Amino acid sequence: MKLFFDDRQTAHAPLRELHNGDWVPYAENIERPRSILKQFTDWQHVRDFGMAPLLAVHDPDYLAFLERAHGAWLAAGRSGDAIGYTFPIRRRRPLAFGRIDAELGAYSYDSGTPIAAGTWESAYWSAQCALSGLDALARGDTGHAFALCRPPGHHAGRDYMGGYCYLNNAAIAAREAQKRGLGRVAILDIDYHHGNGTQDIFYEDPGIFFASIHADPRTDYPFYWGHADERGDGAGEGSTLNLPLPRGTDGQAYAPALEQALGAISDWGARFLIVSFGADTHSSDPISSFALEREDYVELAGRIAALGIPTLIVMEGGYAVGDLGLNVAAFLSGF
Ligand code: Q9C
Ligand code: ZN
Repeated sequence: MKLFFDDRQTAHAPLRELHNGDWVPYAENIERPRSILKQFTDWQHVRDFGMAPLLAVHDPDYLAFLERAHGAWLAAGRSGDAIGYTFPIRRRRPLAFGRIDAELGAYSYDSGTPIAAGTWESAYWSAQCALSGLDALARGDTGHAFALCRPPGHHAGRDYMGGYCYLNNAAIAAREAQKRGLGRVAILDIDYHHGNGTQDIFYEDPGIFFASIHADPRTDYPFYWGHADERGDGAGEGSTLNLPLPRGTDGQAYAPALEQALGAISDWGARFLIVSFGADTHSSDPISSFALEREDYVELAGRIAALGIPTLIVMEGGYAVGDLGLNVAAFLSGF
């Protein structure tokens, strides 16, 4: 297992977020990577693969917005983190805007994804972190790689941010894997929350299989995606699999869903796997309601590893910072 992280991924440090009507400290904070980093000593250098792999997934205007947004926020006389307050419900026409507030709303679907001074720098290196893991796998240096991506990515779509995510690290790595001819690519998303951004990016794409196990969106964020009847569209029909589970799900109830997802990935003929891993399924997670325990992660990882195909593990959520490093280490040990 090769591990990847870059220090520039800690430049992103929003102060607070709106949670159930209150301003609270930002849950996706730099204590998260610190907790994981201290579990391992041997971290690989992250290389710079430039903008092309990001442009293969994201809208160029969206990327340009992310890069300049905090500067525009300051230029408008604001301080602190840039947060939108008006959202174009059901998407309005493509419009050109002359004020940062309009763009913040147009390029996001929630208020939980502030843009701070270091956001672009960290999001860029988080994507490069995933690409560095992919590169090591493509070269055959290793069969399993872990990219400690932070900020996470699976809620970010082609032209939107949300859920603490700006660039979709898993999708960027998946496109790059395809480009390098690594064979049929599957993404298995086992974060507590549905990976709506990843699903959207590949929804009509028959070339990438997306399977997600997550809290039922009837009761949990992101609400508007991840329902069991969402199976892909057009040529991509059947290449999306959603397995929503109820609040309170423990390791024993989780295991059959994982078997189903792995069976579908195997039947589909995947030759390369990307795992969007969130440790927010743990019983101690402060913003989530599953009941997995540390030992469960060893078991789950063992089942995934039994597919026997090269696998890139990309970090998504997990907010119990006291347990996070140990939970991630348990998961990785199962490979
Ligand atoms: N604070 C990931 O796990 N929750 N994102 C907002 C009000 C957003 C989680 C609710 C949860 C996003 C990568
Ligand atoms: Zn999550």
